[in-house]
Amino acid sequence: MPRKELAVDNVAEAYLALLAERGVEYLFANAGTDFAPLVEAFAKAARTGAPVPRPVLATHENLAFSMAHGYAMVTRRVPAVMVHVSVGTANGVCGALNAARENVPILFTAGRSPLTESGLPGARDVYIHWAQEMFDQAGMLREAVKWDYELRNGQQLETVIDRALSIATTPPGGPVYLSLPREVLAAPLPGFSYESPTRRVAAAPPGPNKGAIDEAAHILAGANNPLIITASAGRDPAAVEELADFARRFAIPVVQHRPRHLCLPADHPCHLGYDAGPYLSGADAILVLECDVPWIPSLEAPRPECPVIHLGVDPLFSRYPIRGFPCDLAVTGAAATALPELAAALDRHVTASALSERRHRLAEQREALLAGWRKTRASVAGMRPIHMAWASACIARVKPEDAIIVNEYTLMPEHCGSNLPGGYFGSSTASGLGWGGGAALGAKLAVPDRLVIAVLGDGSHLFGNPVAVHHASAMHRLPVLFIVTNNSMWGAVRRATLGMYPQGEAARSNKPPLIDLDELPAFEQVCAAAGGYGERVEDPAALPAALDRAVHAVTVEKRQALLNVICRGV
Ligand SMILES: Cc1ncc(C[n+]2csc(CCOP(=O)(O)OP(=O)(O)O)c2C)c(N)n1
Repeated sequence: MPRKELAVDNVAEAYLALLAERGVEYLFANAGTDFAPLVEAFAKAARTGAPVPRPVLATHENLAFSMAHGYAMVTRRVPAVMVHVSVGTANGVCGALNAARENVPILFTAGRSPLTESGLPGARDVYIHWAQEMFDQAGMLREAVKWDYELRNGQQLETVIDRALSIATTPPGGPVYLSLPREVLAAPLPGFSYESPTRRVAAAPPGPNKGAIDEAAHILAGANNPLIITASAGRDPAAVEELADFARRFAIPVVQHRPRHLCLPADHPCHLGYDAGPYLSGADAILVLECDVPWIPSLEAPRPECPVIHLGVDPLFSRYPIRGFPCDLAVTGAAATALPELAAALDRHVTASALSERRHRLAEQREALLAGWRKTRASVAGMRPIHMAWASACIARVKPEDAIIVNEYTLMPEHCGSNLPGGYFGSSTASGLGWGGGAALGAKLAVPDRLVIAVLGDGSHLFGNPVAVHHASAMHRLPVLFIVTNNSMWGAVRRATLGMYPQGEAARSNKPPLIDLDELPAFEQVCAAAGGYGERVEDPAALPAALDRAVHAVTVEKRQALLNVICRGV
């Protein structure tokens, strides 16, 4: 097997070289004293031209992690993140929870307090090196990662990195965590030899069991009103085409419940929107496809006799402590390969006459749905403060077909549909707020020629550390269009309170506690302070032209833009 030899001085240099060799393009970093050997190694590589990942500085760990998440979700490649010891890891945990639930592979690394108090290169030399050490630094995020380890010496470097990357990328993917003690990074290494290409590859995605596919086909064939509910089938863009073919061929409606990816093009004849509620009671077989929460059982449910199939890489969502949806058949398999097999099996059962009746019914249901959406848009168009349906429709008007939408989480996709696989990303089902701005920057880094639009609630935007986000946009030349839908409150908290206590004290109060965000800063000025274009929009009629100006700033002037859109509350 081919081996490569590298002349390096220490483990840090070998580490960066190996990451680059294994395809890690970027290292998103928030540095501290633990980084000294890496800063030195990056500086040396800049002089010698040795291949290393490109370092991308982020001034908060949540930003570093969100940028890595955005880059990874678009490219489906593994980025590295490096943060400062225990405290940096703590700030990165929320990002790791988001990535874990969305199966985003990220090599999450952190320094570790120097082990020794004197003697070795890299030993403790600052007072913080005592207090920052923890008994189990990885313990705080062990639930969020698939694997964790500490690099103990340079000799093991190749095995450790290959194992980290192959576990992160084996479906279902997810973050892994590696701590890097300073003495280990600084340890002299007289040359480094490694296999190229790697001989420790990721496992292939699971293929479905043939018996299970036949059983699923049998269940679907026996149904007059089958229904597919998905949230993340489109994580793999190849699965979008397969789902589109499958749904069209068998005339099965598809609902995307809280989608995190575009799973079916918005103009597909089987697209029945984003809420399975109206179709649940009529369904006589349901295929839950890569979807953790297909409906909310306390609010609605299919009929008890309706058979439910779950299909996905991990159809039981085994890392969720509780998930009790009925499951008569669970099929482990990647959607892109399982759907064609299911189609082949189903083809043997269905008749053309049954399909034509279903197709007809589906067309009627879809027309009624679209008419309802059109009616909503017409009725809210003039509302002031601006209604989210109108804001979403205005964004749809300016959005090029190949734009990437990053939605945290206020955009209404029914009024701003996308047709291109990989064109839409919703926030993680873990809902660790503060993701969208950074994720949009990471997406832009991945595809610099496409317009990236981040739609963020005012609350979500604040969680994302806006000053750091705008600074990163300017510093790394990543012009993104930020649209803050500003209702001056945490609407989700208000909705939750009204939901539980519809006649309660808070419902009667004009200003219930812990919900209103009074005296919000002028978000557009924060963007402008970082060199971007900013505008506040209160008049619904002015929104289209404001969007045109903002898109021009991003696409022609190549600078970030932010529209502070004053929206209705709950
Ligand atoms: C890290 C984190 N902290 C708190 C929450 C709880 N939370 C969920 S939604 C929300 C409010 C979001 O406000 P905004 O983005 O303005 O959207 P709105 O709810 O007003 O539509 C909060 C605080 C969370 N999901 N994540």
